[in-house]
Amino acid sequence: MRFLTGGESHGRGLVTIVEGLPAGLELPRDLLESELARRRRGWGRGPRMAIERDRLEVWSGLRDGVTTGAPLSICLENTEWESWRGALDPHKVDPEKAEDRRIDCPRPGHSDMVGGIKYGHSDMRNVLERSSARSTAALTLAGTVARALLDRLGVTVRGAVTSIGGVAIEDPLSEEEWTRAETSDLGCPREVDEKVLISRISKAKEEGDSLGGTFLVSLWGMPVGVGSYVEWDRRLDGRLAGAVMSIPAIKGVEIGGGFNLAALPGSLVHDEIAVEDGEIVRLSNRAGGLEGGMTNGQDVLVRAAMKPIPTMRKPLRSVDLARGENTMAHFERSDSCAVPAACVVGEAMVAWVAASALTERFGGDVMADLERRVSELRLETGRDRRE
Ligand code: EPS
Repeated sequence: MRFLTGGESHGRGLVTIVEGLPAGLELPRDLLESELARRRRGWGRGPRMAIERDRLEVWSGLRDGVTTGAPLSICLENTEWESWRGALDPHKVDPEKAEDRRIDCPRPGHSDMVGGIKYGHSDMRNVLERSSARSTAALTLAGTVARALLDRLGVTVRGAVTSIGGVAIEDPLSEEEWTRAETSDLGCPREVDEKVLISRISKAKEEGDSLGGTFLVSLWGMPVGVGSYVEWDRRLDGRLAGAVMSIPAIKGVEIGGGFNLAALPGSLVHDEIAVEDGEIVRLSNRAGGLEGGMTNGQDVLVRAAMKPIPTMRKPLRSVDLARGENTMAHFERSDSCAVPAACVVGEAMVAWVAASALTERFGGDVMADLERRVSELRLETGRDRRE
């Protein structure tokens, strides 16, 4: 499976094309819409989230709510396109409107300056428009399609925010906590932590500052042996880390115990194997469900760190590149914290990698065949946890 996205933050809209999907997968419109709505969540999102409706239109690959095996194309209209059209029209811009939207002062930490150098744009609007995190709505669509496929195979992907602006909260432990994280506006597993996070974000917002944080994504029910140790680009941990790291503003990814494992002796790290009631079990899950780049039947755990958003009302020092003078960075409305949204995008990317790897492992033309093969393997390995 592969997907491509197109579209600019304030352009006509976004496009996601998913290719290689099995035929026969039900893809309810509600699921696509509810994941897009979940990505708009969060305390500290900018005013645009109240405006943006994420109206989606499926252009191909779906008939009567079921995939046909043809490329699935989904378009997401930008609500405010008409008010930006003069400045961004693909065929002819209005020079005055384009000048009003011109960006000369790059934001440190954003793609503005390097993107301008790379593509030869003196107006960094051309960079901002594509590098904006608006593009994560298109990633979420691809990930939601993957989520539907995983669901059919009894694999569940979930996410929870685990810190914001240095305020750490405990990982979800129970089923209820995971469910709460999924539905909470802050991606928070426990209500008591929400108040602390809200006041931390509100303070940053008042100060014109921005905040990052961390989130955890889990995959429950992956069959054993997805991914492979035999070559670098087949290792599932590498693929997961690459996909999550590709989300804008992500600066670190850990699998299982991650960085903490480097400080411990092997005896406290590796997950011991035992037999209980005739079944092979593990006594812990510090490996985060992956050994040798393959799923080992335990929950896959991926944690990511997001840096604070570079667009700040209290901007950092920068240079006006048109005049060559010291000044402050460009500011336009933005989010002060997007960690809960990034968590939904993280779930999407993890779902995407898992679904792609499953179709590679089990064959991906027809959904019913894929489902049967996964079931057969689960029965063989005694791991049909759906029973
Ligand atoms: C973003 C800036 C804001 C965010 C946007 C990402 O948009 P605007 O400049 O139009 O107010 O709202 O995120 C989204 C639009 C979205 O759907 O997540 C940025 O500069 O990255």
